[in-house]
Amino acid sequence: ETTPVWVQAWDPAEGSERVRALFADRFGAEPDGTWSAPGRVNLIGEHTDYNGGLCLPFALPHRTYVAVRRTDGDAVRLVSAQETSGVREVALSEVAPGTVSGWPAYVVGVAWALREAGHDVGGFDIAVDSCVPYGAGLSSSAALECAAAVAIDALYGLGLAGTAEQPDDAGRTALAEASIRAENEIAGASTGGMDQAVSLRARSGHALLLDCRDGSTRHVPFDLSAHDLALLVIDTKAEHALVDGQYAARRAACEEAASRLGIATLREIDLDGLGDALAALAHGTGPVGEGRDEVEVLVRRVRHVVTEIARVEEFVALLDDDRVEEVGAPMDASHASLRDDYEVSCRELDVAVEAAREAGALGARMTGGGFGGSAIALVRAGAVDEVAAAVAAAFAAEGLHAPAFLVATASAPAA
Ligand code: GAF
Repeated sequence: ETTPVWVQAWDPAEGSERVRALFADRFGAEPDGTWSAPGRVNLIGEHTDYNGGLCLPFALPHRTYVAVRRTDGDAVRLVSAQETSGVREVALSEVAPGTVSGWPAYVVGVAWALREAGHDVGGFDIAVDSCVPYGAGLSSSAALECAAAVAIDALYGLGLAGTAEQPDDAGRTALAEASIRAENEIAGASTGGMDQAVSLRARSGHALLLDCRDGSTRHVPFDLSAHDLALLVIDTKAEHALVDGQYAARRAACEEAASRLGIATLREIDLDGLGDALAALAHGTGPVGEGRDEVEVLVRRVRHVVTEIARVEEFVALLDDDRVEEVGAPMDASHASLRDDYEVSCRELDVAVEAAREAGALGARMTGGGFGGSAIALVRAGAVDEVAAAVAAAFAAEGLHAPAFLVATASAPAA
């Protein structure tokens, strides 16, 4: 018997109260306030952000909550409900690449990056709790960075985030940049920036079309319930870590290909120019001793990125046309490209998308960085339970760990 396990989002009042109580318990005082930021799913446009491409994420109702108190001096003291090992303490003046280990890097990294950007940021006490599944490819790290970013913004009067009613998009872009630097330089994950952008710049009821060439955005209305559809998220529970070498290797391959083609980023290649670009790569010269296999890998990586950017355009055009049911096709094609050309899927993700489709999903794909993590499936609203049960049964039949499920609706940004 395989009963699907559901991951519920906390109500914002519940999340705030949990983290306030944690703060009071561990620090013996009340915080100055509570803030939170969402995890995300990406509808399409995977591994395009660091290529100056397009992606289409939205904010989850699942959020990371922080309770924070400004303190004198430059010490940051941190506690987390997910960790029982007591209070961690980091001196901001000593933060540099490689000096902070584990989850505190995502918090103090943001304070460090804001100081690097010239902001007057000092110490604070912070308590963290979250209902964003950890390590599930749903941006638990960006949610933590962005919750810390809006908290620091408020406590140190940086005036970047704006208000919940009137978010300041330019200021939030600056907070996203600090969060990205925290992740790249202090946590040591060479990620591309999509996750921080959506956590800070999303709009409820909309997907965020993000152009990573210039950072510009368009809020695309995304309400599946109006079409009797739902987005089922399947956390495969397969181990997923972006701090390992595979993600960085993909990014390096794209940079290598762009450099051989004499362009700044792969965004400069469009579908019409793809054939010529791939031929140029295949016939061009690489380092001495390079074999056919290495070139063939570069060709496939580029093919994924260029076709994936085109699939984002196709997906958005379908939404604009109110042909929502048809977005299943680019979702399926995206998964195949990520599996075969980009090679970032894994058995659990493939089982999840295949089982979902067999149970009637209109389309399904892995979401996020891959190598484990989560898949998404577009399903009829009335079939959510049935598809989840079928996926859970397929995992059991394959001898895989039981997956977890959530239903994703486009939710609010960090606040
Ligand atoms: C991870 C990264 F953090 C993002 O920047 C993005 O590259 C994504 O993988 C793949 O699209 O979430």
